[in-house]
Amino acid sequence: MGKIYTNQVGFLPTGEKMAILSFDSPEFKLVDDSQQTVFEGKTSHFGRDDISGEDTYVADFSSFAGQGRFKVIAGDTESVSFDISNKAYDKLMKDICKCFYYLRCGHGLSKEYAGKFYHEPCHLSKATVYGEDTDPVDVSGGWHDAGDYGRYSTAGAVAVAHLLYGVRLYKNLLNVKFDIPAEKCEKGEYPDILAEVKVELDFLMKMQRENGSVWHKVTTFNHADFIMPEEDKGELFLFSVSSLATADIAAVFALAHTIYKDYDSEYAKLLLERSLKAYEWLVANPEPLLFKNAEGSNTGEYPEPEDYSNRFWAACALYEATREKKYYEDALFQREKLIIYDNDDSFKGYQGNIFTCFGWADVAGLGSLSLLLTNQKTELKEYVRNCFALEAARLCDNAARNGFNLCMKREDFIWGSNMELLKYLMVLSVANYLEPKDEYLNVISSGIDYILGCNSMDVSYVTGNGERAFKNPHLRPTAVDDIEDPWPGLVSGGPNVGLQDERARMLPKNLPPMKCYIDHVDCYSLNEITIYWNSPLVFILAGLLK
Ligand code: G3I
Ligand code: 9MR
Ligand code: ZN
Repeated sequence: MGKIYTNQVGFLPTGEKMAILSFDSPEFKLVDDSQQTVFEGKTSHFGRDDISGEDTYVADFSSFAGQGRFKVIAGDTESVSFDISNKAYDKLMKDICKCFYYLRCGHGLSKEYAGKFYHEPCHLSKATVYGEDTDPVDVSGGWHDAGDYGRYSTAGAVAVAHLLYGVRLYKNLLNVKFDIPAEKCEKGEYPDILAEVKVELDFLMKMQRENGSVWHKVTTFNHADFIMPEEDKGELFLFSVSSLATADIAAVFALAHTIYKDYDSEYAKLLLERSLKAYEWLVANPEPLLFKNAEGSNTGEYPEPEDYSNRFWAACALYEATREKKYYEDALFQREKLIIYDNDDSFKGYQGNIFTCFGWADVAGLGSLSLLLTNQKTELKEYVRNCFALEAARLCDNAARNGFNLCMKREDFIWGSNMELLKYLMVLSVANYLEPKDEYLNVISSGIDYILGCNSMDVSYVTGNGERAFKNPHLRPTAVDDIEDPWPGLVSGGPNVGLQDERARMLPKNLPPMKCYIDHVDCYSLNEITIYWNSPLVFILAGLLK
């Protein structure tokens, strides 16, 4: 039977609003919650695309200006109900921010703030420095990375960066309240988002060694079984330092300095000192120091083939924070290295323009954001500005070829495809920040629709948001806590043609990319959650709600 796919949460009244039909119906209508017809329209036939594999019809109700709760009806088929309201994303925003609190490691979650999801303190034992005969180190705190209990420096820095650049661009993020313990500062109390981010920043400070370098990760030797975090008593190890982690930390501390200085001068000073210390180590160690898992260890690796984008980001962030010319020159130098690397087909990883990438590995886009935030007009700033315009044009072109107006290509449906999409929506948000265009906003809006249910799985990829939201994340606490619902506000990794876990390999062969998904707890390669899949959504929503 045909389906009507729609954003299951809702739409802002002013933006583009549409649903996608998988069947032929010339007309559709919008009804309110008392079944009154409030809008009638004609569908337009898009045709078949190679991502969804479906022959789609578009029901566009953008011109409808009413607010309330509605559904789309075409023939005998009904969509789920959704809101059209200025407040349509308020709960969603609160939920996706609150998940960082639920992922906190160390302190434990209190009944007051976590309700039924409270748990005891976890991972408080000191960590052994792997392969060295030195004293164990206290690196407690921060956020668990994902469905596992590892804590990884590059992943943590990138998630923090999405949130903090969000704060730099969109001040409204400072007003989001999501019910977490208050954190005092010189100015009184931090806004919630900065209080939550400080939890991770404090942890990342502990990951820095005396000499300025940063440990790549702290985890048990292998992934824990499915147990609550406080039951995971395995020995913790700090695996080797990497220039990747050191550069990301130099960058994110410099960025944090520019924000926290308005709240607490001592803390901001410390952030800058730590950033400079990491940077000095990078200067003294110019060769990439990459990361590989220790023999036999299976926790996350977060491997990267080079460190140019990381060093680029660090140089740009310190340039923005200090305005010192030497960082600008270092950024120019790393740009050249990155261009050579990006043009070398044997390394080709990221599909889009590398200077706009916001991933856990390719972080040059974050450096570009720092450049865009400087007030001087420089060659490099103009260069990256142009990269955003070019990349945004490519993404709009992709969207035009797709029945869901989705700016992705087949190649984007890898592990964490939802993040590939969210990274693109961040690019479009930045392009729109630099030069507002309806075209950008429409593609952003369709991307958000996809995440919230307008996709051929008919599923909202955010827990607790949408009538058919996914419910079975690959997430240890949720899987074992005997509570039916997962924490609300978790973003799923999403469809992945790679079928990289045992359960995923049981899916039928040759599914279209958009359908390579199942809401199953065992599927870490397509239904896990992570901090850096939530964080870009916070950035994008802040942009939409500004
Ligand atoms: O870059 C290549 C690309 O060139 C190629 O065309 C494409 C198709 O195979 O693959 C791309 O590489 C992918 C890589 O991510 C880059 O995004 C790999 O296939 C894919 O296996 C890899 O997945 C990563 C996964 O760890 C395995 O390393 C995910 O991005 C990453 O989010 C995930 O991170 C895990 C942590 O290790 C542990 N904690 C949970 C977390 C989330 O699952
Ligand atoms: O649960 C782990 C998940 O967080 C990781 O993303 C994934 C890849 O590192 O690994 C998962 O752990 C699996 C392990 O690698 C192999 N045995 C089964 C584990 C999950 O049940
Ligand atoms: Zn923990």
